[in-house]
Amino acid sequence: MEQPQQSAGPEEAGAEAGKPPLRVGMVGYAFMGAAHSQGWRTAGRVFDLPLSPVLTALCGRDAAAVRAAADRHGWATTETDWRALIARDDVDLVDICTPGDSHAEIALAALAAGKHVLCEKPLANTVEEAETMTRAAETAFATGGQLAMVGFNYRRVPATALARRMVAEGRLGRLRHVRVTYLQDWLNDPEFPLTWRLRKERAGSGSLGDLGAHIVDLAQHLVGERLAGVSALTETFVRQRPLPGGPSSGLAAGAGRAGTATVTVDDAAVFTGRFASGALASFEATRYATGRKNALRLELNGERGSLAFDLERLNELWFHDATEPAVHAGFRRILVTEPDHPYLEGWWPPGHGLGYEHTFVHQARDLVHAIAEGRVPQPSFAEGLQVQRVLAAVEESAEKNSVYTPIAD
Ligand code: SOE
Repeated sequence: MEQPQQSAGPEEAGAEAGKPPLRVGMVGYAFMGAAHSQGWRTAGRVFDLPLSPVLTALCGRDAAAVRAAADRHGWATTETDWRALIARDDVDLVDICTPGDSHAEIALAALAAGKHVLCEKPLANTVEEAETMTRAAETAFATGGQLAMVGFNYRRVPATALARRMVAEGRLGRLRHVRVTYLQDWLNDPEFPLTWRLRKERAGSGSLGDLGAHIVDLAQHLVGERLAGVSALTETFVRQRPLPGGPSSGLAAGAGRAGTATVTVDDAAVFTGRFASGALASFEATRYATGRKNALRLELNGERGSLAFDLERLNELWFHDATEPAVHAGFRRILVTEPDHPYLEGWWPPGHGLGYEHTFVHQARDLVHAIAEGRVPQPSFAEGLQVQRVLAAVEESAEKNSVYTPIAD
């Protein structure tokens, strides 16, 4: 087993004075690894946390690359084998930022070793894996008090958190429509290489698991209910793609090498659904919406009003109060930057705005609080499993040409 390498990173001094440390070990250091690093590095500097996150160890297979990533992102030491990371006594929490095909194995081993776990979305590549992970998390909580959370970070945009609060307060009344799309366009180029995100055995599914998982989770979180069933269509528009030139984060379009291979995941998924209380929902997840870079858009329509949000303008929430006289009613913009808005107490003065990265800071903050209080964090693995069941129902429905497919409990 390789010895952990030490470096003079800024976090090496350890925890904030007077606070117990929460020593984090992270597996993976590409896009999501960078985003989670930002969260762990910043949360304790912006919010007054009960535990002080320490960036103890970063793990990746390539020793030189993981060392460089650790230096860039502020991790004190590195490992090249995730099993060695999990075996370390100085790691309290394992953060999994790898492709979906390794989530289950790493999470199960980490829980068995007595660690808390944060796992990137989607929780797993299959319902069976997600069931096993959920059972393990529940047992680990019952027997060892360990906690496990899934990284659905868009719950932690201040505007979506405010939207949830407003729905729960009844500001929209009974909901009729839930309309959510997640639009990106990075696959429109047919020469974009076949990275791991386009291979079923690595990613589980395509746009469905990557983008659809986010919007299913967010919709259910905002409505406060589960989807009862779905009718779906999926499509793979470009079936052959060039092989990638080398390792990639899955999103970077590096030069391809000779030869092509078959895309084994969906490029787009479109589905409708029904909430138990009767609201109708529609979802669209695609990587082919030319001009849309990261457009997670949602609109909720209720008897008393509507809410609208667009991730590309994430400091804004639009609200229409249908109880106002029509003569001066209309959608008005709430600039979600006030200190009383969710997560804003630690940040900038009103109007100065937050971005994508802050959702990961909020995620770290919420998980630290849950660990300190010994309560199951949200979204729990059980919630991640339920999203996985929705994704499986979408695939089943699409295979049967859109037959309505109920979602098992
Ligand atoms: C790629 O489509 C991706 O990075 C997702 O994997 C993330 O979860 C999402 O936040 C942004 O887009």
